[in-house]
Amino acid sequence: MVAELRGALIGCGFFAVNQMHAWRDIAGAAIVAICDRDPERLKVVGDQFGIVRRYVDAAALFASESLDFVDIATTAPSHLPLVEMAAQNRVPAICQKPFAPSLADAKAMVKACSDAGVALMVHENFRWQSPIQAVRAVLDSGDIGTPFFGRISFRSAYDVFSGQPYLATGKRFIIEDLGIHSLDIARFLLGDVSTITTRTARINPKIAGEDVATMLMDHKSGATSVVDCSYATKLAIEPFPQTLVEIDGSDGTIRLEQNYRLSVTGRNGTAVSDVSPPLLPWASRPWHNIQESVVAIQKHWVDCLANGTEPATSGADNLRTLALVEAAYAGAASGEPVQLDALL
Ligand code: NAD
Ligand code: 89V
Repeated sequence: MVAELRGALIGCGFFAVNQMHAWRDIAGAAIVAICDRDPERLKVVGDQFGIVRRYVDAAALFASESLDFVDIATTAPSHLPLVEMAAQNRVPAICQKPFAPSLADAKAMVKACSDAGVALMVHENFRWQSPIQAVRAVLDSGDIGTPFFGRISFRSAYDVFSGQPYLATGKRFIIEDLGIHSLDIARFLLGDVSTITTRTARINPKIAGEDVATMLMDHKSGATSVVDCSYATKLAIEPFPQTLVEIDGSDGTIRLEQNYRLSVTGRNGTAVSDVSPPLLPWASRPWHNIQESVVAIQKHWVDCLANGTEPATSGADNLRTLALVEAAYAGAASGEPVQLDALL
C-alpha cells in the first residue's frame, strides 16, 4: 500500500474550510497539522476536522513537522514569505490565488521553488469546475472547428463582502479577486494572450476598488475574446457563482448558459445538455460549483506529486494569468492596450 502524503494547511479562514473538506474526501493525502496566526480560527478548524497538531507560527510548523506538502490558504500579502519558507524546507506547496500582489513576488516564488526542486501549484480552481471542463471537452472533440471568438462572463450582485470583508477595502477588487479566474478560464479555453484592453468602473460606493471590468483580448491563436465581470449586475435570477461562456468556431458554437445549460451546435446539429456540478455531501448551494472544483484541483495535485508531473496551474503557468491581471490594471489606468510578452 502506498503511504498517504502528509500535508499541512496554513491559513484556516473562510475558504480553507472547503479545502479541509476536500482533503477529507481525497485518497492518498491527509492534513496532519494546521497553522493560523489567529488562535480562534485555529481552534474552529482544528475542532471541526479533528486536527490536534496546531501552530500559530508557520516557522514552528516547518521546524516540528515532517511534511510532503503544504496548502497555503492565506490572503496574497503572506504568500511570498510562506512559499519561500516551504522552498527553504524543501516542501512542495499549493498557494491560493491571487498568487501574489505583484508579478515580481510571483516570479520570486516560482524561482524559489524551482531552485529548491519542489513543486508549486496555484489553487486556481475555476478551470476545474465541471461545466468549464465540459466546454474544454467540446473544444477538444473538434466539433465546432477552430475557435475565433470567445466570451467569458461573470455578472452578479451577490454579496461577497459578508463572507470576505477584505474584498471591500482593497484598491483593487474585481479583476484581482474574480476576474483572475475568468482570465485563467480564457487562457484555458483559447490559449495565451498577446494584448489586452481594459475598462473598469466602480458602481457600489461603499467599496474601495472597481466592481466592473470589461477586457478585450487578442489570443496568440488568432482568436479574440471578451472577458467581462461585474458585482453590480442585478438580475432576475442571481447566477452567482456561475461563469457563462460563448465560443464561436469555424464549424459551430458553444454556449454555457445560466443553470449550467450547455448548448453545442456542430456539423451534425445542436445538442443541449445539463452540466450541473454535483452537490457534494458537505457542499451548499450556490457555492457547490466552486466546492466541487476544490476537490478536483486538490486531487490533481496528489496525482502530480505521485507521478512527478507539473500541475496544470503550476506557479510558472500562473505567471501568465497574473500578468493578465497586472496588464488589465495598467491598461485600465492608461486607456491603452497592453502587450503581455513585455511583462513576462
Ligand atoms: P480569510 O482572511 O478568511 O483567511 C485567511 C486566514 O489566513 C486568516 O485566518 C488569517 O489569520 C490567516 N493568515 C494570514 N496570514 C497568515 C500567516 N502568515 N500565517 C498563518 N496564518 C495566516 O481569507 P479567505 O477568504 O479564506 O481567503 C484566503 C485566500 O483564498 C485569498 O487569497 C482568497 O482570494 C482565496 N479564495 C479563493 C477562492 C477560490 O475559489 N479559489 C475562494 C475564496 C477565497
Ligand atoms: O473565488 C473567489 O476567489 C472568491 C469569490 C468567488 C467570492 O470571488 O473570492
